[in-house]
Amino acid sequence: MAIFSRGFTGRPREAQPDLPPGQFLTEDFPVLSAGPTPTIAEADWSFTIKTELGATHSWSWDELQALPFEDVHTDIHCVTRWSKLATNWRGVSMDTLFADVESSYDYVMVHSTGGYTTNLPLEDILDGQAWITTEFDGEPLEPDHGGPARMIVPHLYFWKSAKWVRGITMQRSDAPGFWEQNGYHTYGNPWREERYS
Ligand SMILES: Nc1nc2c(c(=O)[nH]1)N[C@H]1C(S)=C(S)[C@@H](COP(=O)(O)O)O[C@H]1N2
Ligand SMILES: [Mo]
Repeated sequence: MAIFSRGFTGRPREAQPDLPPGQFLTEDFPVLSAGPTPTIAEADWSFTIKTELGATHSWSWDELQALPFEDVHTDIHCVTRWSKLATNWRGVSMDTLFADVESSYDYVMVHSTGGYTTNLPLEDILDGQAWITTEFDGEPLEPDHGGPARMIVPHLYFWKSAKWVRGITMQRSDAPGFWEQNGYHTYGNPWREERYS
C-alpha cells in the first residue's frame, strides 16, 4: 500500500465489498478538471435538453428550484482509482427533466460550460440513476466540484458526471465525448473495470 500517494487509505478490496476492482478508498474529495473552474452565477445558469426534432426543454435556476429535489446517498468511483463511499447530494432526478421529452434516439451527449462533453445511453440516466445536483453534504455545491450544478451518474465512472452542466443533446448513435475521444471507455462500468477503450 506504500506505493499509493497520501490521501488513499489503501484498504484491500477484500475488506471493502463496496469497492469495485482496482479502486481505493479516499476520505478526501479530489478535484479533477480538464480545464479551469468557471465562475457561473445562478442567475446566468440554465439547463436545456435538445431533441432531434429541434424541440428544446429549458430550465432557469429558479425553474429548477421549483422542481422536486431528492436526497441522493451514493458511492462514487473515479477512473483514477479513488472511490468515495456514502456521499450525500441533493438534486433533481433526470426522470423529472425528461418527463415531457419526446425522442426516438437512444443516446445522449451531456454538455458543460467550458466545452466538456460526455456520452451516455439514455437508459443510463433514467429510472433513478442520474440527477442534476446543486448541494453536496448539505452545502451549495462548490465551484471546483461543478457548482452551481453538476450531473451525477454514480453507477458509472465519475468522468460521466459532468460538472457545470448546461445541457443534453439527444444522439442517434453513441458518439464519444471529451474523455471518450481521448481513450476512455465509451460506457465506463466500474464493476467491469471499463476504464479505457
Ligand atoms: N465539466 C467537466 N466535468 C467533469 C470533468 C471536467 O473536467 N469538466 N472531469 C470529470 C472527471 S474525469 C471526474 S473524475 C469528475 C471529478 O469530479 P470532482 O472534481 O468533483 O471530484 O468530474 C468529471 N466531470
Ligand atoms: Mo476522472
